[in-house]
Amino acid sequence: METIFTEKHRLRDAKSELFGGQLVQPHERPSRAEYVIKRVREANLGLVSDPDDFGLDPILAIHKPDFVEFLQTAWERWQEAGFQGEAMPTTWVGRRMSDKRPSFIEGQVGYYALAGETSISGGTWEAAYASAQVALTGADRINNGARSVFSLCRPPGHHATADMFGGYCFLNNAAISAQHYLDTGGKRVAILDVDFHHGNGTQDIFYNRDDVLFVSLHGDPLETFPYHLGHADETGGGAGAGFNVNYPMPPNTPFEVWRSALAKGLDRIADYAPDVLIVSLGVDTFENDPISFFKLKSDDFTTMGADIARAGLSTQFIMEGGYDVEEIGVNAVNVLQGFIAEQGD
Ligand code: OKP
Ligand code: ZN
Repeated sequence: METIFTEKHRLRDAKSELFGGQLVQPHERPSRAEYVIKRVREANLGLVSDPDDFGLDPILAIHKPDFVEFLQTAWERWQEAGFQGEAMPTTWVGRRMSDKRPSFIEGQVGYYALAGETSISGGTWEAAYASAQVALTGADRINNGARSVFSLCRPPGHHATADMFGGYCFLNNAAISAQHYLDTGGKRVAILDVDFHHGNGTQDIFYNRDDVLFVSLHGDPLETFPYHLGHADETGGGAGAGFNVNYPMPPNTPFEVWRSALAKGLDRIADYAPDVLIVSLGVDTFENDPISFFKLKSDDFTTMGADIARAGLSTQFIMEGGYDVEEIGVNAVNVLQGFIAEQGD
């Protein structure tokens, strides 16, 4: 399986994350991608290639132009305002408040943030742009006949909506890739989100549409981030009714329970008969993940990959979460090797 990767991910290297009332070193840090690419090479997974540049148009097919312009200019404007730290929201659009967009940068950060932990620092836009190109290049490989591909995206994307950043995400790589398939002849795309956290951004982007089926397995949002979306009764709206499927699960969920939800999700995907499957691949379901509460072991990730392969679909894996322990490389590559062993590469 080919991996798409760029060192430009390192440009996203923020100093601060608001966590437990303190500013700490961000969990979403450059070493994450280094662990994964190191394991890809060690395991001889296949070719590692740089992304091509598809420009802004496929990003603007998902994200609002004013939001993209905000991401492009936020750091510069924050510094010009004289602030000394990284750009972080201090306000939000609370219930019954106005959604008129503020003109001052401080108000705009609050306007475009869906959560408060994710700071905007120098290089953030460049890294997020490169991450989206890694996703698009993967899609292009599938369009050109590859059976599977690994887009080693960083920063991750599944929490980002059309016009909001947060949860360590800025541009929704999986959504941008899904839309690219549809804009290049695809009729139906399924997105299977196995990250520990609910993919609220991906759900929101496609909620009223029937050309993208979204299936997510995640920690119950009553108990964990993103808290305000991801419940089982969110099944899609309008034309999208029935095309959003959530499997929230409680603290300490073991692999056997998680795997039976995966089986149900894969049944839904089989019924949908998509042209292509995108897997939002977070490995923060791991038992030792520092911010999550499922109990998957390293070998379980191999089984997960084999289960996904049995769907028999062209599959693009897009990296999402999984935090700073060396096993994130092993666990991510175990999924890919489990997949290859079952489907062939
Ligand atoms: C991004 B991805 C932990 C607070 C962390 C943000 C989590 C973002 C996860 N108590 N909040 O889905 O892995
Ligand atoms: Zn996650």
